[in-house]
Amino acid sequence: MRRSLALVVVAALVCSTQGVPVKPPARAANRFPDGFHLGAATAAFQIEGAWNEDGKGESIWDHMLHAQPNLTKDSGNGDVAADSYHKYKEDVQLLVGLNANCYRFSLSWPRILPTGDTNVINQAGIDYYNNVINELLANGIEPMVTLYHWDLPQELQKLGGWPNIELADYFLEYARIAFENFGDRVQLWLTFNEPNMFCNGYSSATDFAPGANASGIADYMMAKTILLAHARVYRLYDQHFRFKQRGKVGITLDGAWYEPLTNSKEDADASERQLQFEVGLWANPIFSSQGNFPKVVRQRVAANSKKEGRARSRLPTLSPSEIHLIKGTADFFGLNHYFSSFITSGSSGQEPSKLHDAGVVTSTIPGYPTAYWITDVPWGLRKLLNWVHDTYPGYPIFVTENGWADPPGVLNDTGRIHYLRGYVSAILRAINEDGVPMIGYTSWSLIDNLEWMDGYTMKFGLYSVDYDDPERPRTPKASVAVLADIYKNKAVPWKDFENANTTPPS
Ligand code: GBH
Repeated sequence: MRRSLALVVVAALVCSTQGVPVKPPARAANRFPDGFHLGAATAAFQIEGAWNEDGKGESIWDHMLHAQPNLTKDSGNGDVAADSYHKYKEDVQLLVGLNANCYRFSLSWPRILPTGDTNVINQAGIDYYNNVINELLANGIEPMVTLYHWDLPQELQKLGGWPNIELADYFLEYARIAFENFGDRVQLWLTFNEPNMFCNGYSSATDFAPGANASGIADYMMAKTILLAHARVYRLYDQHFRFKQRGKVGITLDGAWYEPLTNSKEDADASERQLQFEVGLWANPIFSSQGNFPKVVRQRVAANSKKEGRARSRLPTLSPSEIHLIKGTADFFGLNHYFSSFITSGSSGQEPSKLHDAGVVTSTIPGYPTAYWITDVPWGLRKLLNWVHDTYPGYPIFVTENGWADPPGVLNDTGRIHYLRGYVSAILRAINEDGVPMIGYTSWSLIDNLEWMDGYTMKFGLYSVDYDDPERPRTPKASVAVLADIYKNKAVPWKDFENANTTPPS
């Protein structure tokens, strides 16, 4: 033991005297790199409440859940939610209790711009986010800000919402106000959260706000607006803010992992196709070297549109200058990931729809813990991280959401503990064994919140919130101690790391 250590020291001295840099000792496989962001995530509509306080305007979610309260499972809405508008200081202390060094939250656009436009700037809304940011920094926690987590100002829905290309202009002006007011203290920005999810608000009447029911048409149409809006905000930051604020701007895309049902070429193709329709539709224009929508998406939507007797594809065209404008507009890749499923080639989904255009059929991977639509398959995240890195090399990845849901009342959340140990270990394997460049992880979610159409029936929080109590008291679930330990040590305990399901069965 002693002798070999002495040899290493001598060898190192020899190397350094010859001018060869000494290789630092390799980091243990269960340990995060220095400077890694570790924290939790939330979204404005899901936690803030105070839906009409201090000059806030109405959002499409306020509007829809007031007009049709039965759309959510328990008729819950966002009027009070977890009351984080009033309890943000307490929520920052919850992050402290988690040993988090980062908090991902979103700005409510209509709280800052009640009409969606700059004709009314609500100073009380700006003050609120300044208070949140300052409270975080005073506690050593880095803010990560999502500009858009689904709560569009209702006034802009009157103009048609995201399928209206003019909304890119409105988003640009909103982002400028955010950079101007918060960019001196915020270094991590996300333009959009999960466009592939909120585009469901344009494909279905009941899935997401605004409930515009134009499947396979409006959900593609809005993709063009979103991509242009994202790109213009990135370029605005580049030209006017980056030199003094020195932050990073990215976008968060959601992706499940699609494991081919068999080892046939057909199923491998089905997996790749679904990833291109779900992730690539948004990622290819921004992160690939060619830009534009993925070829397989363009071809399949065009072919189906022709079959349906349409004069043109339901997928909009990006001009060469638009392709150029969008390409390369990110400093990192934000990824939300919750589950994996099996996939095979076939036909599912209504006609027309994105799913039908993809031509795939999914099924549950049996033999893994499952809650609601979440199957706990850690190696799926490891594979997805490798897929993202291989498909879009050169961009560090930040896992901006990942989490487990329980029914109400579960404080001893063993399912979440199993899930988090597995998924955090999968991230560590991707970094340390597969060489995927990664910069952060924010678990979903800090506190129990309004889970969109599931209302308050599905609990994603690390901390529970008592929704029967007007004070909305917070209580740590058992998972808080587990994650707090990982965040403190910047490592998953070796035994948990070894036991995690990070390698697919062969
Ligand atoms: C993310 O979206 C969101 O960013 C976040 O706001 C949300 O709270 C979190 O994940 C947890 O859902 O029952 O099979 O039809 C994911 C949105 C919406 C995805 C519901 C799964 C149900 C699938 N999720 N959807 S299914």
